[in-house]
Amino acid sequence: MKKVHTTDRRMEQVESSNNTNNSSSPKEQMSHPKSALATAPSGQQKGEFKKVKSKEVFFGDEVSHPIEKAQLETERGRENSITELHQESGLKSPAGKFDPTVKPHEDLKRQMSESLLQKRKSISEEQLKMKKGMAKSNLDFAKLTAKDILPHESFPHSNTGEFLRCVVDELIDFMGQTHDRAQPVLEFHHPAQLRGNLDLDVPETPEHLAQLLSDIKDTCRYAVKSGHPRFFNQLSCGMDVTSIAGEWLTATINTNMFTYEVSPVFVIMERMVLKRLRELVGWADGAGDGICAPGGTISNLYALMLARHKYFPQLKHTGLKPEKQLCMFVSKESHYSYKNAAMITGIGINNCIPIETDARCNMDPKDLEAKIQKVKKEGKHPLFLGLTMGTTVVGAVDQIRQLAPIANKHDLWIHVDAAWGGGVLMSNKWKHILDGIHLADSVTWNPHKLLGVTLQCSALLVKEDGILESCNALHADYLFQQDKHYDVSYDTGDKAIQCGRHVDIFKFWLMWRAKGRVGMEAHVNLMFDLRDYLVQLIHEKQGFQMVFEEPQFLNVCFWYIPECIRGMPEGQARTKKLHKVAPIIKGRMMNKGDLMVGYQPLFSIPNFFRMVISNQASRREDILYVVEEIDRLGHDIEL
Ligand code: ABU
Repeated sequence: MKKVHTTDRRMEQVESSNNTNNSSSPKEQMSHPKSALATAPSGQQKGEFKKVKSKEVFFGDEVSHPIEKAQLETERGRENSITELHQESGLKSPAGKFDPTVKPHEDLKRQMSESLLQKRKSISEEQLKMKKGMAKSNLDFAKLTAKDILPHESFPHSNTGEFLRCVVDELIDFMGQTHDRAQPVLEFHHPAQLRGNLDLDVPETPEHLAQLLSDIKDTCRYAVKSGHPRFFNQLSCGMDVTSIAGEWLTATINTNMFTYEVSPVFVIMERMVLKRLRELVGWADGAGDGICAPGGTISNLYALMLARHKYFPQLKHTGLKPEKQLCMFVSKESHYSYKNAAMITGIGINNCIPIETDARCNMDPKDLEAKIQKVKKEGKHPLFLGLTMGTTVVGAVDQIRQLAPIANKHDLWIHVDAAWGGGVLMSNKWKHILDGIHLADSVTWNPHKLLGVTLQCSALLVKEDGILESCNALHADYLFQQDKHYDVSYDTGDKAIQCGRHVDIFKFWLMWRAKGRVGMEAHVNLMFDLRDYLVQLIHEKQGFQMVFEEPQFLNVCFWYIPECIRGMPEGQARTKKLHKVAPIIKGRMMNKGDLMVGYQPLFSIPNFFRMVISNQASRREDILYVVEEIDRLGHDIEL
């Protein structure tokens, strides 16, 4: 982070970073290139209280990536704004290598100019806000350290309150910026640039509180704003204020979910919320059990462990030595966490058998039946069917009503990974997409995805009560004494594969209190409206093409076809060129910083954009911006 001088007073004007650069050695000067990329986020204006600590670590052997080296070399020599614009545009040679001689298209230059001006304006506004914020405190944080706040100071602990109010002001500013469409989604830096801009050393001796405030500010500044209305990059995104408040409380209470003894309120909350989720899945009276896990991958792992325990309970003690090799079946389009679970449980990746999918990427029932028959003939034991309702890339929904009878015929455990899809159960209008989900034995549902709960919040729901504990209990008697003076069934820790377990429930519970189910339903419904609007635009606008005609969920997969290949006939040559388009646009997009959308290939399908529509801040204008911006960024690509 940038260094605050210990002699600085918060409101005093101190040496500016310009002075720092001017007075430093040539090597130091090189480590603070006067580029837009370097100065925009880190550039301290004259009179600001902060001073950048010079770092000499990254011009030398540490930078090994050729693109980073090229960028840094270019930045050293960069003097004028055209070069800055070029650098920001991220234009690369057709081979994908950074090419400083490539000149940006005029339109792009103009956009970049506006973007830079906007960024510079926002920075000075931000500095102004910071000063106003600091004026709220009379404390000289440059003279205080952790030794001057709780638990070292006595009540009414004014230093602690003042310090935390400044922190919260900073975070509220970040929230404001996140929701401001005039602000960038990110200010991209290559790792070496970022290492050069920030001093991230962990010190031997304490830093003063002013330094910590500066560190917090810098961390926000360089963060990707995943709550920005134009962030469409990940399934988990958005910024829910009540959920954040819940996470703040969770951090403040700082307890552990393993026993009722230390988490009385949270344990009851988790029970109640998970029961509500099971009701929405459709299990009668919300019967069954469940646990919050650190992410969908671990929830899916739990499910496979339960299946193994259901049919081979002795393996918990003996290890994996069944008479027959265990096998599991998942769609080709499923998340890699299923393979992860196969690896961790000892079933083995080779026994995680991919099932073919149809044209919509849904699991093919015929292939499932055939592959189960095949492994049986080979003397193996089919154990587990891992379905997905809302696949990561395409948003495909395995049709459980067709697949469950096959699994039941062969006595397989049925799990549904609805980490992404689960949120749709909040909507009476759209819950039919997950029709039949109650036929599962277990379900993964991540409220941190579609519902927008602050990361992370994942639930594993189980139809059979008692099996979670039977599968995982190890009866540690320093935690789970059976002779406690309360109902020890509230000690949830022995259901988990972790010992310590973070409190993930409170932020979800608080958000649910704030919105009600109807609020979450309204969010889901809006997301589907936005999806339909995007599909309409893709159909209408020249140069855009859907990969799958009708999206099943909130993932919209599409190609952008630049002018240079619009006339080309379908075929290998065109496919090869098309494959290069999305990465080039994504590079430009990130360097410009106004938008984030992901891309990927799928099997033999060339790279395409995957728009994830999940962000509670996004509106129609943002969807329109996506197609217009991709067109602006990509129309002149030469391949
Ligand atoms: N756990 C899958 C998340 C992937 C994504 O956000 O794109």
